[in-house]
Amino acid sequence: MTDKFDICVLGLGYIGLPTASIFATKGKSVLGVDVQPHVVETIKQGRIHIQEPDLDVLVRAAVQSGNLKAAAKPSSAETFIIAVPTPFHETENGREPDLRYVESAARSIAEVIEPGALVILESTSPVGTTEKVRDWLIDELAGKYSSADFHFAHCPERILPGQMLKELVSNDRISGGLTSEASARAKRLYEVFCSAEIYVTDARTAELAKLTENSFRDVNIAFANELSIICDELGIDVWELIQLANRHPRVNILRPGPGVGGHCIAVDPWFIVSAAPNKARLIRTAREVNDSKPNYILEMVRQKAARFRDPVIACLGLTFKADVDDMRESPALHIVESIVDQKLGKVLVAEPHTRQLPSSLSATATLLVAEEAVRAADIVLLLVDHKPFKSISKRLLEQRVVIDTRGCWA
Ligand code: SAJ
Repeated sequence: MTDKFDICVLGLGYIGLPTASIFATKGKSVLGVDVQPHVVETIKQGRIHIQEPDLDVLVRAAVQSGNLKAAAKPSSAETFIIAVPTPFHETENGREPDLRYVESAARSIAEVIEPGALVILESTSPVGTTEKVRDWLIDELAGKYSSADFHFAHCPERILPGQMLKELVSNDRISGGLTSEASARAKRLYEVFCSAEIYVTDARTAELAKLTENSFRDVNIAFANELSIICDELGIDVWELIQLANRHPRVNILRPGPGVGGHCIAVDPWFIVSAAPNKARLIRTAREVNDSKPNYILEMVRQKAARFRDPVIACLGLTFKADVDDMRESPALHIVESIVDQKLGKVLVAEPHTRQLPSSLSATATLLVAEEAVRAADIVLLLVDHKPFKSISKRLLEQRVVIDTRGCWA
């Protein structure tokens, strides 16, 4: 009989790894499971494979304490936490949730789970997925146990990349069980490290709450992006407009950008649209507004470049948002790749969070520090408002065509 872990976390990414580590540093025996061998090996050595401030210190402490182990397969545990990716994929009727990783994780537990265990789904998922986790597990158990032998809950995360460890402890959470006992058990578990409120509800409400949070943000970003397009049309400075409108005590307009990136805000609203396609009209339109912004910026670059015989274009920033190194689903990267593909000019890139250009740009663009790129350019395209870019001299910029998609120098 192998000794049972307190917790088995399936998926050691941006959510699973910090969660597994913080439980381990609080004295829980934790097994972290990931299907990628290099991830398991890296964590076994007490190192990390993702960038997040202070995460390396936490993981090293967790592994050195002996409380965090890593493996490719799950072992028996009191609680299983599923924190695997939930992307969407394009189908004939639009963008549909892709739950293959959740299903695979749920089925992999069947081999080791024992009666009484709690299964928590943390991955952001469409409404009804926690019930599917139960059904996939019971199906895989093939009659060995029934669903009444286990407890199931959805406990979504809302930590902000770049300040995850702080928010992991200080954010309120939601514990949404298929039964009230599951909600209560999950709430007690997270109280091990969460110092904020843990609100109890049912699984479907918890699933939609997470999608709602990110959809709220996407709709509000779309409002800002649409305003920026209208202001271009009307010859108004959108940054001044928003600053003035936000002086209203109950108005808080977000910031326009070159599009919406990352693997959350640009994805989660589609889960609501796919669940209620004829009802989620505003949420769908917001996605379409945000998804169209990169091409809008590209068209602006094309028009400005047409004024030069051999334009040199300095592109500042490739990541999906300021002061992170993550380029996943980055509109900035998409725009620069399009500028190169469409041969709009000689492309210089400044990106303080990388030492080398992504392979899609390495043969066709040049990586420079921001000042050098700006000095050598006819057109300066600000795509990400990284802190270092804010100090570029106004005098340098005044002598060039500037497209500031973030209001970095507004
Ligand atoms: N963006 C704008 N204008 C703004 C705010 C953001 O264009 O005013 C853009 C950013 O540049 C970026 C994208 O939107 O490309 C998303 O950035 P973000 O900071 O809004 O979102 P994430 O993906 O880093 O984190 C979000 C957070 N959710 C909310 O703020 C409601 C975080 O709390 C979640 O945990 C995370 O999604 C997640 O994993 O769901």
